[in-house]
Amino acid sequence: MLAEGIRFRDRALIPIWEKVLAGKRLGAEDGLALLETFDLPALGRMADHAARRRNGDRVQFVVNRQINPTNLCVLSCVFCDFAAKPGDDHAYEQSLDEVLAQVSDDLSEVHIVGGLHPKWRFPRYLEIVSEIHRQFPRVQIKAWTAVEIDWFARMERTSIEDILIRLREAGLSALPGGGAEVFSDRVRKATFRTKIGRERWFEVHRTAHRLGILTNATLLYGHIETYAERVDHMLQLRDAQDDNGPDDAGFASFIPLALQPGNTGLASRQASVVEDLRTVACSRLMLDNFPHVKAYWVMLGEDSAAIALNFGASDLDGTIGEERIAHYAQAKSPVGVTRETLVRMISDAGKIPVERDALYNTVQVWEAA
Ligand code: V47
Repeated sequence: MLAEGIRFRDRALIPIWEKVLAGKRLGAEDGLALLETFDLPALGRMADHAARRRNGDRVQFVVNRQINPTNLCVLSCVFCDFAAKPGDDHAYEQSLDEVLAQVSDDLSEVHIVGGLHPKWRFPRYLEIVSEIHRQFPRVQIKAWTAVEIDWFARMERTSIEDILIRLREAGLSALPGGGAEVFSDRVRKATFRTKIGRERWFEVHRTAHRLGILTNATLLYGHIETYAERVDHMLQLRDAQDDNGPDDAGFASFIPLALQPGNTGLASRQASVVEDLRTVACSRLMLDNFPHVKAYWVMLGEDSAAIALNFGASDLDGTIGEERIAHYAQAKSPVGVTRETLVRMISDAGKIPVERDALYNTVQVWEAA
């Protein structure tokens, strides 16, 4: 059936499309229908419409470097093959010089996340930020997830606000969106029991927003979570974004992270491309107050990430360099890509490549790429 320009095979999508066209908010039932649909072409058209309404044909990317200074971690999250305990073969920690050697002036952003090291104290994490900022003042620093911020506050016996202010004074520009996993007590008990839950995660992000620090939000999917839990996760983020005041920085990007099964024992294989595209499209349609949904090519793989650009994604993350979280869990994506590769992926998808910085300021537009 043809409705307002889209040919639908799944009639359940028609009332959702009507809401989207009327600018009405989608509810939990709509989210479930989007995740359950077999009608991928119609879903893609709907999500692409929502993405174009916000961002036109522009798809952003950043020339960045991901740095993971240590994988030693006091936590034992079931989904994480990256984390190590002292004495493990794959345990490592980088000196400050080794961290600095990964930064260069041609980068717009460094993205830094790691483990909760049993011996490192906050000044060491702070020094990583301040030294990068001192030696490379033009490179913006997106560092430490809410899990790390909470850990610093507890180690220092101080508030989240105090930690964020000290990091900002040292040169921090933005916070990454990791550590959210799935905002479900059931999933938390089974897979990340000793890590902060949603209340503290939101407290960190709310505080950052109030201080003018832009943040992202992730969802880890493709393991034991249900579709209802994925949708509920999105709705909690949408509510939190609504609660931000006009002077608050807010969430810039939502990033669905596809579980890399590796040796986690949580899934026998990675979510299918169909599953990836449904999750990206559903989040674009549900999160009407998020500027961007990111197709994180490191975990999706380059091919699925490229298709996701026609399913609502308007950001590809970046050139990355040597990423370890996904690759320790046997991700098959390459170790870093060039700016030219990202420009080609975006223009091949019929979109306009826009190079951005960590704060989503435009660096360069490839109108004729
Ligand atoms: O919170 C851990 C996830 C996250 C696995 O803000 C895994 O731009 C898949 O924060 N398979 C950290 N995921 C990564 C992160 C991030 C990534 C990309 C962009 C941004 C951003 C932030 O990595 C953790 C956890 O959810 N993770 N193990 C795994 N086996």
